[in-house]
Amino acid sequence: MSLTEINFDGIVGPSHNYAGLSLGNIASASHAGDPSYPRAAALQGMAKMRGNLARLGVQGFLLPLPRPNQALTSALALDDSAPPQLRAAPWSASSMWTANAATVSPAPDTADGRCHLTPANLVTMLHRAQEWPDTKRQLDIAFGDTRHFAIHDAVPPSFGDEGAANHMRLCESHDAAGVEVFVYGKTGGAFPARQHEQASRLVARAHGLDPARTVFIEQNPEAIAAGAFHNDVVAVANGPVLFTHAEAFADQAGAYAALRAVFPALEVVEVPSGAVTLQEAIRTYLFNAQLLTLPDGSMALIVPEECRESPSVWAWAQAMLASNNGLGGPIRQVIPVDVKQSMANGGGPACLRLRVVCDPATVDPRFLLDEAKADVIEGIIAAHWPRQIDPSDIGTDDLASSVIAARGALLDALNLAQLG
Ligand code: SUG
Repeated sequence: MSLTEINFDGIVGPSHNYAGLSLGNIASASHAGDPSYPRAAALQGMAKMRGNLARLGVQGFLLPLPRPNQALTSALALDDSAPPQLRAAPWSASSMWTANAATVSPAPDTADGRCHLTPANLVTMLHRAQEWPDTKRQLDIAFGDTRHFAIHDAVPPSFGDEGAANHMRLCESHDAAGVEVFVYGKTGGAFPARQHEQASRLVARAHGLDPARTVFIEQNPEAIAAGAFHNDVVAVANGPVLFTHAEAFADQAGAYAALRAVFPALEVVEVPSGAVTLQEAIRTYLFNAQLLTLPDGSMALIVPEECRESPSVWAWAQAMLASNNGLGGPIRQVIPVDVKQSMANGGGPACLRLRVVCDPATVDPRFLLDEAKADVIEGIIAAHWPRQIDPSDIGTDDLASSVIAARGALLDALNLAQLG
């Protein structure tokens, strides 16, 4: 059995909109009330998937969830007198950010030798807390082979769990046992700390991780206060490499020491605050990057376009590349992608994907992409996704019927009507 890392990107749903629902997410707050462009958003996501399919030879996807969510609409007793943010919650397309779909522990790390997935309860934000039961329905199908996968229920409330966005895996190869790193926040700051330590510890126990190879690290409260509502806004790991801002963790040196103690091969690529401020890192999402191992063994960093537009970030990237290509450092390419529609809600390239290390042959093939399937999906997006949604469209019957029909067309085309 050959284990490989598959990125499962969330297809951007037809109700994608900007309602300013995420306190502590600066992009979401600053774009509240803007018109959104669901068709363009979904096609941007598809272009990113196509690029990675070409680079890696494998790419997966998860589907938009049913919206508007009638059960939530009823539970909230929504009528015209309810505040607009409450009325928008059942319409959220936030499941596109599949880094928050689940926490994944690959088979070599777990006691029973299966890949374990726990859907994230996302309880801190109402519009996200509705996701997990429908996400789990997809995971149960995509990873339904119980010889290879174990799917758990979400962590019970009130422990907040945000999934893979606060989880990293260090390893020398995917087939070898890795070190799993859980990053949690402490409450008490201006913005919510969405990942709770006890949720992380619960997931680690449920997945049967070896305590000697599991590390729990506190996120820097100043990073949360500056808008890093998930750790993956300020750090990302791949293989033995930790790519991180110098202010990501509460005790930066202590974090590196704790990781080195269990994973001596650790290679830290740290961006100092003098080169890129915390604020600029959060604005450009330099660290919300996909750090990919290419077939030749080198690494590429897939970053948002916003990074190229930032003088300090781009200067750092160019200097890093010049040095790495001369001295043999791990990251050899920095590749910008346009995911601006997602970025305006605080979701960069890494938010849009869930990494699952497994044998692709054990995954339900309906969730795996190839060029022909990408053509079909793009055709449906172009034909059915709304071109534009204005805030006044949210809650209308017209938008509800077009969003429901658009998702239905996609499910039919992918032979996944059972998710309807
Ligand atoms: O949970 N934005 C998402 C962005 C998630 C990004 N994911 C990772 N960093 N992994 C969030 O804050 C905005 C929704 C709105 O405002 O309508 C939103 O939910």
